[in-house]
Amino acid sequence: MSRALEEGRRALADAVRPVSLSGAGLSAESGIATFRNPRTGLWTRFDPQVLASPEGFAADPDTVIGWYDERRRQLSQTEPNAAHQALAVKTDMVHITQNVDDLLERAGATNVVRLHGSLLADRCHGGCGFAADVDLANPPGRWTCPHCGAAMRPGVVWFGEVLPPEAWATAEQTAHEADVLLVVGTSAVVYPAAALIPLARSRGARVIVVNTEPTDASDLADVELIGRAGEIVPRLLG
Ligand code: BV8
Repeated sequence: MSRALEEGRRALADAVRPVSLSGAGLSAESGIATFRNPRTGLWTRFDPQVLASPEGFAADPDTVIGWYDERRRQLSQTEPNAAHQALAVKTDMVHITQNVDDLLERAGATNVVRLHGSLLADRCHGGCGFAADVDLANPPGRWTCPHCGAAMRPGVVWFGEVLPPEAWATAEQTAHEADVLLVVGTSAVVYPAAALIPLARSRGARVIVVNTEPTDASDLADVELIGRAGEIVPRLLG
């Protein structure tokens, strides 16, 4: 076992307040496309920066809803991978995720803080508060809010939209108190989520980064493990 892996294992074993921060790379081995992989990422066919935004939805609702429904059908056919399972059984760990899939919960994780919402529900774009679960295998396409008549849209946070205040407050507090932060599969370029890494570090947390390549989080890592989450995370937490 490499010295870095051993150092990471020991820090996590000794941690009193361990926290994970995950991105699309955690779900990549389950077959869920990441955002920015130039070959397979969601950017290759669509620009999520445009589609995952109120402006994109206003300009072309059919394409935006079609993109989400394609991602929902893909999610309905995927399973949690070994990294989700290893995180889920670490019951003393709080899992802050940027992902909008439910694979951590399906692996049995209980304390999941969702920064960017979820593909599993639609909500009223008019802000009346109506929301409804959707069938991932048979997503609803475009529909209108039965309460106010506005358009319904996926229950995710788009670029330019504020994060759910309660989730963000919990994530900030958790990062503030963490003594070890395990950062898994994120390019660390989306804010304010990426700001949780320097926040935890500034409060004295040990930062362990797991990614298939160096990222903006590399300079903040006490331990950086380059490789697949499905292989490394179970060895870190096992
Ligand atoms: C906000 C939901 C306040 C939708 C998403 C300029 C500078 C700084 C910030 C900004 C700026 N201009 C605008 C902003 C703010 C903006 C932002 O950060 N933009 C960035 C891109 C510059 N942020 C926002 O708008 C946020 N809101 O700030 O509110 C506000 C309000 C009004 C006006 C202004 C501000 C909202 C951000 C949320 C956007 N929604 N998702 C959907 O899913 O469709 S973000 C989206 O990207 C995903 O949710 C994901 O969470 C996020 C980050 O991507 P990653 O998860 O990191 O995925 P990525 O593909 O990038 O990386 C995957 C990594 O995994 C890679 O490193 C890869 O190497 C690695 N990997 C791959 N395979 C594996 C692996 N690692 C391990 N194992 C493997 N097998």
